[in-house]
Amino acid sequence: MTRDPDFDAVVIGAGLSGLYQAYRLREMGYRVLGVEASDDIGGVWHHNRYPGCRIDSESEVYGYFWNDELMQEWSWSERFAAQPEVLRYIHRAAEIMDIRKDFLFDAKVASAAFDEENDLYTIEFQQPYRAPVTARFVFSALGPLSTPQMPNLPGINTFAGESFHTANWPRDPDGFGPAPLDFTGKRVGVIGVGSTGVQTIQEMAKVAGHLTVFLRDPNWCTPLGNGPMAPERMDYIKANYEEFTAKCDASLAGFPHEFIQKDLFDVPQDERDATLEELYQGPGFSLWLGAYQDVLSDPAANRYVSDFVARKIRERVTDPAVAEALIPKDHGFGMKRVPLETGYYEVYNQDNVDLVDLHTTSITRVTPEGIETPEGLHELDVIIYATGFDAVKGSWNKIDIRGVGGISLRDEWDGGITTYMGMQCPGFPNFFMLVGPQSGATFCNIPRCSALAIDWLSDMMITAKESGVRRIEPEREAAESFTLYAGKLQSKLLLGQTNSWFTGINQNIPGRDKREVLLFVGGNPRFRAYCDDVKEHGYKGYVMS
Ligand code: N01
Repeated sequence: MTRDPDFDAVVIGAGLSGLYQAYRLREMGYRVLGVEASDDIGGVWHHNRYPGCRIDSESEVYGYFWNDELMQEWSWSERFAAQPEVLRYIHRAAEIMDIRKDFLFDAKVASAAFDEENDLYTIEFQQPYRAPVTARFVFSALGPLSTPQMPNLPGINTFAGESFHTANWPRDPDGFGPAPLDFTGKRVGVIGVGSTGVQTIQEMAKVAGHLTVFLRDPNWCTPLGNGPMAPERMDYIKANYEEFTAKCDASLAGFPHEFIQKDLFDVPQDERDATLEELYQGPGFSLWLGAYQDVLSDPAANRYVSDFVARKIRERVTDPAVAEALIPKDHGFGMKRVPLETGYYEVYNQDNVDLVDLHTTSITRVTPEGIETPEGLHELDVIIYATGFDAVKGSWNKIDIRGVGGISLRDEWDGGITTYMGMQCPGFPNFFMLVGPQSGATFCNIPRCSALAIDWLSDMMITAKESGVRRIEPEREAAESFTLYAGKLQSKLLLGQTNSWFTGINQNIPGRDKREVLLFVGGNPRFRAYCDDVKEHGYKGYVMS
């Protein structure tokens, strides 16, 4: 006798994507349960409350474009909103969707196992007091950057001062921001200079008695261009949201920046230099995602822009040796995620800031007093680890996910990731991923692109409901063909030939030294076209029964 599931669908994760997916399913008449490991909604914005945390997307394009009520009601206070404001926005969105009541909190999923006889998943939790639940479909909205990664440093647990990972920052119990920690006058050490480290360092330099930055590979950083959001601009945005949606949908990564449809060397030098200058001073990812079309694929064009940004660093950092240490040597401009900054380079001109170049020395260990290098001990009161994440697949790997015949998703992925549009893996019927490996939303303005994926999946679920489908699974051949396509697109860009979290490299995780296809870097329009084609051809590549 077959068993009916407790729920039609379970959504794992109450971040931006999970909340919207749960809402769509509920509105379609599915009996849905949301489960969230933490005690509240917000995903990364709930956890990343480090000083300086803010979005690198223009505020107006970061959010729920589909929600007219919210879009008309909400006025951003800054052009690039800070973390507390983004979290407030998510809370307000959840209120409008009335979605909180559909979620169970402090419910950390330990395993999800497919029951072939009944076409459902049994989901078990880490908390012993939570009974397992069953669901026909599982939507995992775990986030590509949500499993914090600490460095492998000897003695890390011996430090006697305070230490924090940026993605696990203490919270203000009564508000949306960080706990009121006082770093004034303290000796602070920061490890990591990715987007997070850069934002943290800028803020710490303002208050720390002494700040020591432990720098391994520097990144190419460009100005953020933040400032207050003028009320007239906000009015214009509210009246013209379609214009912004269209701009994002037409762009490579869902931001309001488009590449110049010319090759760099086809433009006279005066003109190209003036353009690069304008883009450097422009907001957000103007230079990364808005320069000449060949900068991210042609090594010579890329070298030209890298040299341009290197000159900027030399102009802004007074000590030439420090400037050289801050200029990346292992990759060209835009081959890794470009951190956006506000006065970051000038921090290194301050008397209270020192840089320890880990290319000329190394961290031997953490001691109770601080961080030790062969030259001596850096005494510290606080250590901040801005060392990033077990990116993209980390959060899925932490759950024991079992498909047909008991196969493990983790084991499958160890042999190489194969997905169909980043949404599903062969052998795992009814298990969907939002912003997972190879999804178009991983190399994109996440709320914009994840909404596209959620809307697409929701349409498929409407079709499934109407025709009484109990089981949805991609054909292996279709998935292999998609993954091959994603791999080919990745190899055309210089970033596909560079070690970073984009390509799955992480020096802190054993075995993560080979590049893989974790992102779909072909761009938002291409990804959408692929998904639309699958849908228009009767969900080709899927077996539904
Ligand atoms: O993490 P990262 P992140 N010794 O992996 C260093 C998004 N984000 O949290 O490069 C010394 O980029 C490591 O050094 P190296 C955004 O997509 C968005 O900064 O391995 N250093 C690197 O410098 C971003 O890309 C926003 O040599 C060590 C750093 O730690 C993604 O999150 C804001 C080390 C890790 O950088 C991840 O960014 C912030 C060691 N042992 C982040 N181990 C918004 O815009 C690691 N490092 C919303």
